[in-house]
Amino acid sequence: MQDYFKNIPEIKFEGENSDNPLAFKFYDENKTILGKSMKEHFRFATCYWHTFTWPGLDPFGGQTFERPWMGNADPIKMAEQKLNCAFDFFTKIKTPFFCFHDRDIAPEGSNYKETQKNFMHIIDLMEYKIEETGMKLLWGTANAFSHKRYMSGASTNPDPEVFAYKAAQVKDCMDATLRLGGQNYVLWGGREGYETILNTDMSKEMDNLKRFLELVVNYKHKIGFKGQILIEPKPHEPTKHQYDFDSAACLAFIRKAGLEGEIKLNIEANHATLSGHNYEHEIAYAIANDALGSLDINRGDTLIGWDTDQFPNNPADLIMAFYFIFSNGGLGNGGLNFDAKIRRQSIDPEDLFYAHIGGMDVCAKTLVAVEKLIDDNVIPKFIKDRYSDWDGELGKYIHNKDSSLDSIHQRVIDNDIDPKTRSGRQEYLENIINKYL
Ligand code: XLS
Ligand code: NI
Ligand code: NI
Repeated sequence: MQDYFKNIPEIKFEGENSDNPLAFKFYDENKTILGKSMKEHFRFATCYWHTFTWPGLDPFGGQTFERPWMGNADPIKMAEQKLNCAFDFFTKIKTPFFCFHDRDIAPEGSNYKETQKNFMHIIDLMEYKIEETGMKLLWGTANAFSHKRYMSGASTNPDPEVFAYKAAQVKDCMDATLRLGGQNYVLWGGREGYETILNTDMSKEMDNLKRFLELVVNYKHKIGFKGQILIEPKPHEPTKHQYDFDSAACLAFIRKAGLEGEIKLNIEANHATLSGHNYEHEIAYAIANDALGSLDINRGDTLIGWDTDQFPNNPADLIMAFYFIFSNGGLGNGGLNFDAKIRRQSIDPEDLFYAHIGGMDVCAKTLVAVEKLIDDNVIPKFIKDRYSDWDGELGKYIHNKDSSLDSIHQRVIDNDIDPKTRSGRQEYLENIINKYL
């Protein structure tokens, strides 16, 4: 049913004084800010899985959404309908990009060949839709975690047949991503971790995961895919101990595999908080290691300890994350993917629009604040000053290759070094940030 969103107009910018719930108040795609249009900065993407595939279930209850493509009819027909409605949604909400998992767009068949056929059928139609609408694919990814074959892991499964199955799935999905002009390819570790050490050979699992990453990178070069390969860190859920816990754990792994520069990170807000960090920490860590690839944007709930994947709604949660991104050259080939879902009580078609409009507006509002923060240069000035002694004689001496632990020891004694404490000025800085919000 192509007309599921028929009562919804194309969403336009109407400005702060508009009361129209189906209009942008802050996101003006053509507005220039920090030298580029908002559209070019954000590279927003709608995700296929939460927006069109998730039926509204939670651990205690089943489907709440009744979408026309979620019925019991022929699964291929349903997938075709879903595709049509998804592209109708994309062109109305006007995120220039979208993202999908292979299993979001097409159903599994009774064997691998049939599954592949289903997938390719929808990819054919999708290629046509992309041409027709001008939509772009931010990234593709394979779902190697939902089916029961993956219950003990995908590339970290004790059974090499599961590894091979995932490898086949990823090959097909990389081919499709290349064909659709996808700008990145994402690997989220899903079940790449373990539940209990009692049945787990951790060293073998990590070796196999490393092998998988090598195969992916080799294949990327073989087919001439120019996009970035990204790992998406997440600390737990579904497994207890995930090998891709946070940016630091992923980077350690990427380095162990010798794939530095080949694989970057796709960082998600709610995953950051679940790992005990925040979004800006994970982003700044990636930037400091030249590994920022793309972002999944959402938020958790402070009172619920799991990945609620809600739409962002507070500039204070985003300002420092955006500050790091946009004072470091922006998102490059990455984008902001709304890996976010509406609440299961939000059952109407308009609810999907309200959520995305709110998310895009909150990002736009934050970017306006960030532009001023960057222009005023207060934070870098403060930080530069705080570390300025490293440009002095002692700072240089410590980094001189001729210095040693004992020569530094001697200097402390000879010069009677006795460090004075200095305020970190946290509250002072927090007050400055509040001025911009
Ligand atoms: C799940 C992940 C997932 C990835 C893509 O928690 O965020 O949605 O972004 O597999
Ligand atoms: Ni998530
Ligand atoms: Ni995600």
